[in-house]
Amino acid sequence: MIDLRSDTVTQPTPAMRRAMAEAEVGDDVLGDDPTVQALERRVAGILGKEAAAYMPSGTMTNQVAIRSHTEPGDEIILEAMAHSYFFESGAPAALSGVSCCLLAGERGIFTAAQVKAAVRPRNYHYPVSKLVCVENTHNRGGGSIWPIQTIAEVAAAAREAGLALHMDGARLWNASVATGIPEREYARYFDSVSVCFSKGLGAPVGSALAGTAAFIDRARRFRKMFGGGMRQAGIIAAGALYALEHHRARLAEDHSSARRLVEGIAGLPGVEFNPATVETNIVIFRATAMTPAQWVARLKSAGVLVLAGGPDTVRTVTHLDVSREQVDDAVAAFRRVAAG
Ligand code: TLP
Repeated sequence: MIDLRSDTVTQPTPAMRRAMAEAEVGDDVLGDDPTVQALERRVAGILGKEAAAYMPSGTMTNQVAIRSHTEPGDEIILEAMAHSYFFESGAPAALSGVSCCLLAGERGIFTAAQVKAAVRPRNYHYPVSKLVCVENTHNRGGGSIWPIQTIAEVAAAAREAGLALHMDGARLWNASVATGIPEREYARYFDSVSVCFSKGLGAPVGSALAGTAAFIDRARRFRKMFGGGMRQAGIIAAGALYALEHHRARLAEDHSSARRLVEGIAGLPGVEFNPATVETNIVIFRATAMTPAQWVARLKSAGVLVLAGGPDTVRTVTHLDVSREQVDDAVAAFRRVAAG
């Protein structure tokens, strides 16, 4: 099977497994795990922040960030298809007691004018606007990259209104590799940034949240409250450290695989999308002629796994465990299925 469902499906490589097996560990809740601490220092360094905290998932880093920036009754501003709102089980309402003001983005990207229009007047009838969240790259936007200029404008609008900024950078690594803009340059506009090791980087588990030392200190309290205090977590943090050092630059290969896939399937009957919008490792197309469920089932019979992304979309994602030959085989499978 060629598994294009997500970049989360990657398996740890033998070298990564060796690094994990050899990791020095301790009780991280007691502050004793040297490998977790090394990972947190490394992530803070890459993102140009004072501190970082390792957590089990991207969902937890986003939700701990939202909880740390807000109080119940506040409102956060984010894109309607943002993972933190759309795909995290209603957590902003359940765990932070905040309402979400949703903006309609263009492939997940919104403007400073939209932020300005969404900020509530200071009047006790309204929730208090507290936080703007940006997702870069944007998953449901098709792996779209936020232009740095748009980030600067959105950040200026948020600051002017006294709001904090969080970036869901689960795939920030992909944005940096694709544009050549360092992660810290993106991160400098944000109070907090979450990054994932278990997506394109290929580590088995984990994410990190970065920010000021005071913010991360507060976040550690909510990490514990949400059940994210881990003990000998160095065993998995070692996989993340290995991934950071060895799998970041190679994301360019995933992007060229996605381009190869796009070139192979563009124009097929039942596949509708604009190839020019594919910037990183995610390819989302509108399914016509067949439903997304039919695409999923027929591609599966042809040896390719993909996901139905919505009522009329199909998502494919390239990653570490998909070779160039497999991309060509996947294109051949798409052609057979499209031809009926
Ligand atoms: N995304 C997963 C699914 O949940 C959809 C995927 O297969 O793409 N932020 C972004 C932008 C994400 O894409 C994801 C995972 C997360 C956060 C959450 O990370 P985890 O799965 O570690 O909680």
